[in-house]
Amino acid sequence: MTNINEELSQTAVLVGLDLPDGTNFEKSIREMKDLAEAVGIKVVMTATQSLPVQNTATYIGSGKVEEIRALVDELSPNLVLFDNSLSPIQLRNLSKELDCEILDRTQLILRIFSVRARTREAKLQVESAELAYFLPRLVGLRTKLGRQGGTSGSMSNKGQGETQIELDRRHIEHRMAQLRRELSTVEQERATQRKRRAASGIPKIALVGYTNAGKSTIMNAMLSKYSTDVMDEKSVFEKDMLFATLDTSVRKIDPGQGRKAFLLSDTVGFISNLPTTLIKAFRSTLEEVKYADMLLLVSDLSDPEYRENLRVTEETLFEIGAGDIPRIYVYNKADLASDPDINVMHDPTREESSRENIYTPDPKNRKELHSSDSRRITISAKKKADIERLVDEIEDAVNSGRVECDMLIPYADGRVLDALKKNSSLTIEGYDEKGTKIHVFCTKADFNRYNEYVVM
Ligand SMILES: Nc1nc2c(ncn2[C@@H]2O[C@H](COP(=O)(O)OP(=O)(O)OP(=O)(O)O)[C@@H](O)[C@H]2O)c(=O)[nH]1
Ligand SMILES: [Mg+2]
Repeated sequence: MTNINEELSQTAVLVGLDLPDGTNFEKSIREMKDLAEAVGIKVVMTATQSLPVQNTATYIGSGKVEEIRALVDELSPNLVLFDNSLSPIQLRNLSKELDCEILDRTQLILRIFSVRARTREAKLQVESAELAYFLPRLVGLRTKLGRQGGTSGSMSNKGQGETQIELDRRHIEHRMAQLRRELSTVEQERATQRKRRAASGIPKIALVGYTNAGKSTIMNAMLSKYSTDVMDEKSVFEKDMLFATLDTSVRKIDPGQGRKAFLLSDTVGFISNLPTTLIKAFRSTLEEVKYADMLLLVSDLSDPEYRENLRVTEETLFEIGAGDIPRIYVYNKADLASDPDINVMHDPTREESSRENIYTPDPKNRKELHSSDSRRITISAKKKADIERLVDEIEDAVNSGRVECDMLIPYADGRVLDALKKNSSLTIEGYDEKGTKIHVFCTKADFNRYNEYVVM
């Protein structure tokens, strides 16, 4: 993992709570360290505890709090990190107990997003998520600032402190309303762009998957292979770090050789327990995924946790309303995987998926649904021949279930032409006294619906 921001170098004690809730504790701790490192925070000590349930007041048990306080005294870290999202009460109590700045998992992810955000939209979305997170936690955060002398003298007296919190609250609410207005403008712009793209009839394919799986690398590999434009302007940012991409980029890929062009979008990666404030704030960016005709679900085969990551990806897709879009499972980084063939023969999607609308837990139906609804391919984004195979697979998937034909649309039925443009790729061949002649490549549903216009 690369430390992109050397001047941010800080040290931290990481606190992990192992709960019997089915989550993979070791993975969660490893991921916290990677997340921390992604914003220049070095974990110098990890303290863990196993409890049947988390302590509602202090997350960890009171004895453990004492132990962490002693660690803070001894090591003087800049931060104490918690491997989960802390409730407002837990944050307030822990801020009082530990004389040190606290970041929970959500705040850590928010910090990465705020360092990485480049476009106006991403910045607005991140700020909105931060404020939504901070608002109910103002008291705890104020206590901490007061203890560290980080605010003006107004914190010295309780009454004044409360007034200050009230002022802060109003200020934040005002700013959140402002952000909502600005974001809705951006959302409208996006919707307009999306409409224009839909009208073009070009299939829309979205790259989705766990962070660092190689989505941007696939996008760039396709661009460098199939785009004649200057690469620097079109290529997207790829890097071996969590959340390299925060913005959605849409690019046209035109593979030539009789294959149809498609629009490819690259977007923010997923992670387990992606904070809901972030999912909400990134709604407009993620809409790009929701309106895609097909998804490329990218996994990193070299990551021992890739099946768990795939499950998280599927869950997140479901949450954002993209659970039933046709997909191709793309197992990437095969060059790094110890034995990619075995992995794929193992077919993790069949075993691990919990998405009923694509798969069903009932083994009787599972096989059939899998074979008819989903495709999978193992590639290395670094190999040109693999990118070519992926494009062929996309082409095949997009074309299956489509019909190519000629139609004559009477001028009085102009709306049919508009409707067809939405889902098909069509070319206007000419106009005669009866209507518009078109050559169309449409879905089977549209073919049946508009059968009366088909010219044999
Ligand atoms: N060896 C190898 N490395 C790869 C392959 N695909 C991607 N990578 C590397 O994996 C790292 C992450 O790739 P990205 O394309 O930035 O990943 P991403 O899915 O866009 O990640 P986020 O934007 O953070 O969600 C980069 O260092 C890539 O060079 C591959 O097939 N083989
Ligand atoms: Mg990326």
